Amino acid sequence: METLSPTSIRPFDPLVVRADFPILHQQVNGKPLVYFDNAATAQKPKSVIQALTHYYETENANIHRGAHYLAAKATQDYEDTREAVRQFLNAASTDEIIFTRGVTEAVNLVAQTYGRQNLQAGDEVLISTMEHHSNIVPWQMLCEEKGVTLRIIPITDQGELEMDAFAKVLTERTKFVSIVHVSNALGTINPVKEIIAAAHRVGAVVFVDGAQAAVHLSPDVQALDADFYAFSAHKVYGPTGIGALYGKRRWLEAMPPYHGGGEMIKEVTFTKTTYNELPFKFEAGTPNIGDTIALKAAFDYLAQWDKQTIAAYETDLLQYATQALESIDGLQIIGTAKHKISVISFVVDGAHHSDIGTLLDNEGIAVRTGHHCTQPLMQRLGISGTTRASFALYNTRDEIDTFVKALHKTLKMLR
Ligand code: C6P
Repeated sequence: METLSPTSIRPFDPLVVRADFPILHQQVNGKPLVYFDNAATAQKPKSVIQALTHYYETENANIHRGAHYLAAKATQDYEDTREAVRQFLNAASTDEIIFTRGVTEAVNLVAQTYGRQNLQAGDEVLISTMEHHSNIVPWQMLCEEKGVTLRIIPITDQGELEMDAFAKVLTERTKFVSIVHVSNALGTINPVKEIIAAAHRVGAVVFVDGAQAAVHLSPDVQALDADFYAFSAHKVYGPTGIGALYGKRRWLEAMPPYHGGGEMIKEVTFTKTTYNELPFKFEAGTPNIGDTIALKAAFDYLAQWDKQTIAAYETDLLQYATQALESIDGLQIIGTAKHKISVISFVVDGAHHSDIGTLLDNEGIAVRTGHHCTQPLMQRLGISGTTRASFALYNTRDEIDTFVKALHKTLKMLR
């Protein structure tokens, strides 16, 4: 049998890809599952599931501590994933890669360490209207504690950042900008490189929420010149409960630790404790070892194809679905930015999004409905929520046809 090394490129065929994802081959409510909720979490290929099982069956041990074979093996594999994340983000060093539970924990970490240490009353933190709650609430908590002001970059009706307004709200008082790379509710790709450069000109530090971008774009933290960048493994075909925060070495070194405990210390006495080196200073306690190791299997899985081929395929799905939805009477696509990833949100006159979601589920189709953890965005758009279909590399035009047919049936029942 031919063995596939992680770096060999294989021709991209979505039907062959589907065979790698066991979960896709089932009936839901008596219909073949159509999984269009990939922005919430992507499904996992067999190799990721097997990596997790393999870890627990053959090498489960605590890391960085044990003197025995299993501990050494688990430590090596855990640290190999850190190197894989470094390559994925093109960071300069593995010291700049901190494992977190995901983007949410990464934002909280930065707000509670860098933010607490460096921001004070009179300073301003800048975020945008289209942020996920996880990039709003941690900053609100910090602002309340420190007397810092939260400022908002507005968006256009199409769901793009108003860059002229950004230029005005960015001032010498702006000490931190925290911005989403790709909107989960709209699909908009934001010009983060431009935003980072402008923020740096006024001396502000920038965090980029890469939750949706990581799987579709190829974020290069050095090319972007991001100070911080975070993603969650479960959206890049990896496991839940693990993700990573990139931070420039000079910030991470100067920041205080986030959590105290084992692993993050150099020496503990009752009078004084000194902290471990990077990246361990930010990884207190026994980490999520198995899921971290399985994340590398997700990167190896994706490395089988040229990234641009997958991006072009997903763009084709987006365009195909957009065309089909645009022809439905009374349907409005929410988020029509020029640069989008494969996410379509929409509202329909006379049909509530939660009813649409339930009826589509009856047809075996999984979409997300509601505010998508972006309530301020929904308020700005004057809606309570949307129906959102989001596509991944294993989705097909045939599935979109099934979805559109089911949507017609659904709307007939509701209107
Ligand atoms: N969005 C969605 O259905 P966590 O939960 O930490 O892995 O990621 C949070 C998060 C942060 N930023 C953006 C842009 C996101 O899309 C998400 C997660 C999911 O849209 C679940 S709410």
